[in-house]
Amino acid sequence: KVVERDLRLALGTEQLELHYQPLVEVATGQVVGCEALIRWKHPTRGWVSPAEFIPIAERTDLIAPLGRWILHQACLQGRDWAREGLPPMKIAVNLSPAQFKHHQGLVAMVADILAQTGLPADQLQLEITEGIAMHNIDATLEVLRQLREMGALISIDDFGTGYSSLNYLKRFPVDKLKIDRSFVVDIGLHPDNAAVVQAIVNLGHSLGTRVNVEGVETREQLDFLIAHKVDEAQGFLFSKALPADQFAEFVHKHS
Ligand code: G
Ligand code: G
Ligand code: MN
Ligand code: NA
Repeated sequence: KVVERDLRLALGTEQLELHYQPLVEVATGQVVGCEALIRWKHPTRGWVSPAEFIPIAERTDLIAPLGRWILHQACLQGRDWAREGLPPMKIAVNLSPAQFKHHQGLVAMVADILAQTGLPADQLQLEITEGIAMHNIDATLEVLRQLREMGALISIDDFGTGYSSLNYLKRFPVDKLKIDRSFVVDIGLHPDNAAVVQAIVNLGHSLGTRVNVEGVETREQLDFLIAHKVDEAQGFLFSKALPADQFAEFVHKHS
């Protein structure tokens, strides 16, 4: 398998880079954070999508060093932006379900990286997906509890597409729901989607969590989110994921 070998070689080199997509507070239009998204520039094949190589890393042992590098790099960047005078930003980092297999290892790694980089824990938002707790719910709950005790925040990514028992949502210590972008495509044309978004906003707010909508591409979608009291939005309407220096410029321009 060419790609696995290539990915192994790419670790620790400049082929791998994090880009950062702005998270925008709907009520004010302010940039309140970013989501770190990994990019790989393969020496001969050009840009390879994480949708292609993250699953490969997950099937092999590569997700451990790759996941650690991603988290470390994102926290380091957050700290550097603060030193450069950017207002405190939430840094959202995707965690793969495979990283949850070694529960205590994950908690120790996060603690370690926060200590090493000096990023305040409450600026780190860990994104998990709904499927994460399907196997060992008690162990997962314990990890999430420990991460939050450390001060980190937990978001549920792609919310609405997976296995979301309302019972476990109630038990989960969660700070943010990120509504999957499939629910806002053509929102004006699909009353069902609008109803689902409204229901998730109500659910989230009644549980005391923030609600984010992903994949916002049009002004019409944003107007809908404003009207329905969504807290935070993210999407190409504002910006795609940007290299670190361009993200900082974006923040300066929009504050
Ligand atoms: O950024 P883009 O739309 O190309 O990402 C495609 C997929 O790869 C998305 O599902 C996204 O969550 C995932 N992805 C991107 N960056 C990371 C990362 O740093 N870690 C993990 N686990 N997944 C990522
Ligand atoms: O699975 P996750 O939500 O982490 O994936 C984020 C992915 O969504 C990234 O690959 C990012 O490039 C993509 N994305 C971000 N904003 C938009 C958007 O407005 N439209 C579309 N189609 N994709 C987006
Ligand atoms: Mn995400
Ligand atoms: Na998502």
